[in-house]
Amino acid sequence: MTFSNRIKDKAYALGFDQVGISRVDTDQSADNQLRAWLSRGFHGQMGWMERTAEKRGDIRKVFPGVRSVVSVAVNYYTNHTPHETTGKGRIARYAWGDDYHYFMDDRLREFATWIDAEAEKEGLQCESRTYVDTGPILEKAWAQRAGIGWIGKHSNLVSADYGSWLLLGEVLVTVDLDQDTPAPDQCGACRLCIEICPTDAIPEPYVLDATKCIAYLTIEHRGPIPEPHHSDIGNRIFGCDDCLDICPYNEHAVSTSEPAFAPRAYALSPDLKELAEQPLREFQTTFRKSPIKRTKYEGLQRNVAIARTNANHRDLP
Ligand code: B12
Repeated sequence: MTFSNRIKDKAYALGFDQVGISRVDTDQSADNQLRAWLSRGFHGQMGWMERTAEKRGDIRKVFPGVRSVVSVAVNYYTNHTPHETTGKGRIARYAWGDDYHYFMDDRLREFATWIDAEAEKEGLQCESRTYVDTGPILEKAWAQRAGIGWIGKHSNLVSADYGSWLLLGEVLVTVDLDQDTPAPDQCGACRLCIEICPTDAIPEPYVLDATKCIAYLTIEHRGPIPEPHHSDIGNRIFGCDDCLDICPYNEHAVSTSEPAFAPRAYALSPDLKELAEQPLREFQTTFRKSPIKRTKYEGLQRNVAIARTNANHRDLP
């Protein structure tokens, strides 16, 4: 068995659901798209996207000497439906359970250590770096090149096997591995994600205007959310899944075996009044090791206040 295939077997043994390999080359298309996106101001307050653009567009500036990228994906779908009644909020699926960064980071480090040790047995000298989400890497573009899935019109990665309920990570290595075939785009003529978006945040296929996206507004945006978006936010208090929920490739999603994604007690039906009355200390305990802490106490209070105002104006089914 080739070294590349042994690496893939190890990824599955460690609990990753998908794995693929791409070689570092001089393809600049993702870099061009990133620059076009930034120049249109679609990153909003995410100044860190702009500051790290050079690295994001050229992975060799992130890790000089990198030759191959091993991309991995973890399925986070669980077979639960949010219980939406008046007075309850809605949380994006990836944030129902524990924060994926912790366990994926641990698992990726173990994977990288294994790759380096096995490379040595192959007579290769390998150094590696691991990333999940927070590194200046265009993770979706690398996963697409590695054959894990294609970038859908909502701009998220879609896998023919798992749909788009996947979180991504990667190990950058300094050895040449066998590269996989990039995944072809299978969106076809479908425009469901574009049409369903409550804030028209997808101005054209494959391009997301984050400044309008409810995920950005409720998670990344600091300070008051511009008034015109308030009613479209509905009862969403953290993130938004509308463009993913509607995707036909998610119809046959299979439940994850990863216990970290099991919904916490509040996740499917968070009580808006209780949250509005929650003191800071309780917020810190409730959302410890949850993705929700990303929006901070002030952000969640802001989102809950908007959702409560919306609930007073419109009854949920
Ligand atoms: C910034 C960011 C956000 C921002 C901006 C999102 C975005 N689309 O860029 C906000 C806060 C809005 C956000 C929201 C979400 N995010 Co986010 N986010 C990121 C982050 C940190 C960087 C993404 C990035 O580089 N954007 C820059 C722009 C240029 O990228 P892009 O719009 O995707 O454009 C690419 C393609 O669309 C394509 N492209 C552009 N134009 C064109 C034109 C044509 C013709 C074609 C073919 C292609 C094409 O090329 C571009 C470069 O690759 C990544 C982690 C990472 N390091 O990659 C996670 C990440 C993308 N997010 C993730 C998740 C889960 C989400 C949410 C689902 C969370 C939620 N439920 O609320 C939503 C989804 C919203 C959406 N429809 O994208 C996952 C996605 C996993 C997956 N299956 O794809 C990631 C990969 C984190 C992870 N490690 O798993 N996110």
